[in-house]
Amino acid sequence: MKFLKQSKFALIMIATVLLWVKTYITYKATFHISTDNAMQEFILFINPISFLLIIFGISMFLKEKNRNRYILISSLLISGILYANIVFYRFFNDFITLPLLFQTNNFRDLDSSVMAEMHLTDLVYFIDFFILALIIYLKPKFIEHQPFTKINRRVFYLVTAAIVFFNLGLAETERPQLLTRTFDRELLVKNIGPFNYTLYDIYLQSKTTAQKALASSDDLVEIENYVRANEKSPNPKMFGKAKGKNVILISLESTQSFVINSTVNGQEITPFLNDFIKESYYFPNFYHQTGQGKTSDSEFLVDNSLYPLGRGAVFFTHSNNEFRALPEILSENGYFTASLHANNKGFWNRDIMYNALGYNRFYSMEDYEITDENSIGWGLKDIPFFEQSIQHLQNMPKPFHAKFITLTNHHPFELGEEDQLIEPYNSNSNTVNNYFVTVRYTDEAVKRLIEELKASGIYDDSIIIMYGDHYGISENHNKAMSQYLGKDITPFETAQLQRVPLIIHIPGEKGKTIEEVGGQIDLKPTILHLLGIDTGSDLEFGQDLFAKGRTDLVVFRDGRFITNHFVYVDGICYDKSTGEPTDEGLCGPYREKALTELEYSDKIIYGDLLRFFDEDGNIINKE
Ligand code: GP9
Ligand code: MN
Repeated sequence: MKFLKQSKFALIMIATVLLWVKTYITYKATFHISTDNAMQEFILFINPISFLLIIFGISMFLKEKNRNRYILISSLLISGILYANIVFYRFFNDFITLPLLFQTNNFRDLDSSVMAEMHLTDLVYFIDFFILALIIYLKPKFIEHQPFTKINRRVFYLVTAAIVFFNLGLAETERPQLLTRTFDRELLVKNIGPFNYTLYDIYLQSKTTAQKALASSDDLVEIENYVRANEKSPNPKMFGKAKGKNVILISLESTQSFVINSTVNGQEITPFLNDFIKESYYFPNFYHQTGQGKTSDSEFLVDNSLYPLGRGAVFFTHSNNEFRALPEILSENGYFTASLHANNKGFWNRDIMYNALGYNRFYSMEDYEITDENSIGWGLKDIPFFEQSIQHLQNMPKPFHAKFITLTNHHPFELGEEDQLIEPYNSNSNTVNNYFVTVRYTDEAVKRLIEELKASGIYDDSIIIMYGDHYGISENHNKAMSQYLGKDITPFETAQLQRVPLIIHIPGEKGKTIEEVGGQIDLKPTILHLLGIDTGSDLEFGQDLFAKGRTDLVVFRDGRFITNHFVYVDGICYDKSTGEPTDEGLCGPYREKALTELEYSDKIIYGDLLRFFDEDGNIINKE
């Protein structure tokens, strides 16, 4: 490797090594990427190299002055990409995708949250850049410019290409179908590195843009066959149980199931919900299935019984699509349909998407009196939100379908002292400490709403469905969570922590606890069947939670899945009763089904396939 020893490559090598080392340290220190074996660790270690060599190698074609400038600017830009992912990761525990960058409507409100995740000390993430700049400025002898020969360049790129294939080859053996059927971004970054991942994301973006134009009604046939084969007929005991009743949905912001029937500092966290559960149907093994679209993804799942997208928020990317959503169907059945949420109406593009989903009315920020006194963090506090919403409810035509979206229990979980009903927890994470306090507050707000509903006579005429929209505590807080729960947070526990409460209250019914697994995708058919509305012609992936003989499978957006007995994470099948890995074959049959569902659902959305489908469930040939 004589060429490497020649100092003419020195600057390229220095720039590469600096960023390589930094990226690897970031994997460990910031992204907390862990590996299961030496091979995975090796892939993780080498994966930044190929991209860096390709980029810095371009400098071989430049003159000295331009060469230095090019290397410096590239290094800064690459560091910028890494840093943007670091900040994003702190907040969302995920990596950036291109569609997210187009969600400009969300930026105003996100400002405070994002700023809270940026610190002056983050300058350490640019140390390598300063070192590089210093070296270039000092111009030591070993980086002196020497022209590259054609042979130099060829050898350089041959070696680089070999590294690329070596990396991809290892990754493919470690994780088959990595680039074709992987929905988990952490796995991608683990195997190909954050920079190649960014390129791959650009490729995916162009591919999905083309998908709609190329789609035709033929694509629906296979999907429809799959859906029809998986349909379960409703439970005759429950079908029509709530016929003609109002439908009140309450989206509990960031509420996870671990707070239910639990205490902090000896005090109940959700005293009201704990009581309410006793007179309702309660599903302790119900999971959120959201992706990057967070609350909007949960709304999408509940309304459409389709999966959200693996990249970006479908509320933003596909609001022009044809849907067959819950509000539209209820509207056709004589319901007035509304969503109530005291945030700016463009957040998550709701004002546009709600039209596509068939909401008759969106009560947003403009419909509420919001002052400094009655708001905190993201906006109007839940108690005044419900107080003011009752007025809207009373004015609605009946029967109505009203969805309330709460907000106070949102990161960073702020609450004024006067509203704190319990003491914060005591751990190294303020997020976790304060989370309990805001959950407790929302519990109180819901209690007051129910009292108001009773007082106004609406209660006995309504089914009330409460669900958690997504997790509130990310893996960044595992240490504090482990302290609170008194156990290690393994990948198995992390998956189990994605449980969110689901409570269904039907007037006149005693209710009970149903242990079978379920997910947000199952709510649409569940609700429609309770109202006595047939769903046989809908194209959807959920199954009525009360149906007999349901498939026990809950698929997460990143490909993890849960059954009544197993939890599947990252190639490992865990036995639920022990939390320990078991024979992978036991998860095998479910794995194929999970991937197929995600793929079919994506096809429907990317191809806008529901435009080829009429209300009666017939495929039509509309272009
Ligand atoms: C914003 C609210 C919170 O309107 O729904 O959004 P989230 O950050 O939870 O997706
Ligand atoms: Mn939310």
